[in-house]
Amino acid sequence: MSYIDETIEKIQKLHPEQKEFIQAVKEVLESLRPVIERNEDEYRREAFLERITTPERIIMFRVPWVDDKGNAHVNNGYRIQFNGAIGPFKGGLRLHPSVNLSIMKFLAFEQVFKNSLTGLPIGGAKGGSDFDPKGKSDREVMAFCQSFMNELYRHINHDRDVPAGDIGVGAREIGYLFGQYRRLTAQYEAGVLTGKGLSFGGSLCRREATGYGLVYITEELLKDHGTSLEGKRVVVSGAGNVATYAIQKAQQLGAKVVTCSDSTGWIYDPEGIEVALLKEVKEVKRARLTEYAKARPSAEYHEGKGVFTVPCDVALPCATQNELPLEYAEALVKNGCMAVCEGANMPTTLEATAYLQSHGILFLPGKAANAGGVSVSALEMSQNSERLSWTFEEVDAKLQGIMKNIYANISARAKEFGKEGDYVSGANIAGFLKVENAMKAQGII
Ligand code: NDP
Ligand code: 2IT
Repeated sequence: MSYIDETIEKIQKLHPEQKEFIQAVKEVLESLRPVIERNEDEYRREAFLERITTPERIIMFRVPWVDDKGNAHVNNGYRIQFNGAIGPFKGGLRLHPSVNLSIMKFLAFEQVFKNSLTGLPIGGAKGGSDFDPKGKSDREVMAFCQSFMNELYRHINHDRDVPAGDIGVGAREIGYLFGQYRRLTAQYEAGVLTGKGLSFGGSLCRREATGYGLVYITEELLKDHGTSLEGKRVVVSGAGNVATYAIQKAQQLGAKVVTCSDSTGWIYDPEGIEVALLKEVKEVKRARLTEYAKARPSAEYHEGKGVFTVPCDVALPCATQNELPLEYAEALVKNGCMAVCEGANMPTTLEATAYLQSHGILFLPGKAANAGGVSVSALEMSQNSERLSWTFEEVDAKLQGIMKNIYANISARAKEFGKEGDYVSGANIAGFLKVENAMKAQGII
């Protein structure tokens, strides 16, 4: 049996319940066949695939907190420090009731290759909790964040592990987490967290970075194929940080974005999504998208899911993992979609990805397409180290350069390994090669 198949089988036996983690590992290892099979014996002798698929450290802890009525609750806290070969551990924190070890491990594993692709010195990590911030007061969210940090602080610092936001973690939560870290350590260590507010070490353009970066790399892809976003009809899923700024930038580049969605329903707005209203509903009021439809006569609200059934030229899934299964891939192909670029982490199932690619759809995987967020996080770390703040234009220009480089790198690697146009293989191989080089140089650790 090949070393890759052997490794996948081992992981399936060891962690049969970790569905998302197995899915992420399968995707990466399948792409690595042309690399590993050139020198299988050596990789096997060094247990290389076991090492790259096993986290350096998993931290799991209890997070007790008290609600506004005086009742105590306990949530599970996680931080997975997956691979620190090329830099301090780096990756977001997710607060969502679905969070479990499998989801944390898949996200941390993906982060290793994504962070490598940015070209910046950051290792891969992820963390979070099954705490549900929905419907909680600010004080309850603060109590949770403080309790979470009471354990996390001993495992992080600016050279060790630098968390940031993800689903359910935005400026409010990062503020509470930073405040508690500062209190516990009695130090002003700005670079321990990224995505901070602008008054305490945050970077301009971090809030916009993932969505903007996604659109920059999408434009790069389309340009490489003789077209652009100008005049294109785009569907976006999600209505959070990534979706909002992807919609904004796509519109600035002349596209018409006609959908967005949240966890209960979705909007079809043939006039184009109004970003200011979306922000008011989601960022300020933290309300449901029904509020958007109420305020906007051109918008239709639909319960449940359906964004990817709307005819479009380009689809940008920006909500969550496995939101784009085979049936939606079929609908996208049927409706003449030309490109799918992932703003979320692993939103497309393996079957749907294979279907899209085999039907000639240009497909950019999340670890390349959404790397703009963590890239600007790394730029925030640089600014914190030099105790300076760069202008929005400077950060945005760097972000554009990084996304351009990522596209050039993944398309070149795909070609080099005989997979031209297969950006999944290109991203996995390009991300892997740098981490591999660093791991080999550092010995068997
Ligand atoms: P937010 O919490 O800001 O927004 C998430 C959005 O997706 C919300 O509109 C939410 O609905 C919806 N959503 C979340 N979970 C589900 C679910 N299980 N089913 C349906 N809808 C859901 O998160 P982000 O925008 O930051 O993250 C979105 C995706 O992008 C995630 O996959 C994340 O890992 C990825 N990502 C984020 C980066 C960042 O910098 N923030 C960087 C790179 C990737 P509702 O409004 O109802 O909560
Ligand atoms: O998935 C991701 O890349 C993020 N949530 C951002 C991580 C970061 O450290 O900015």
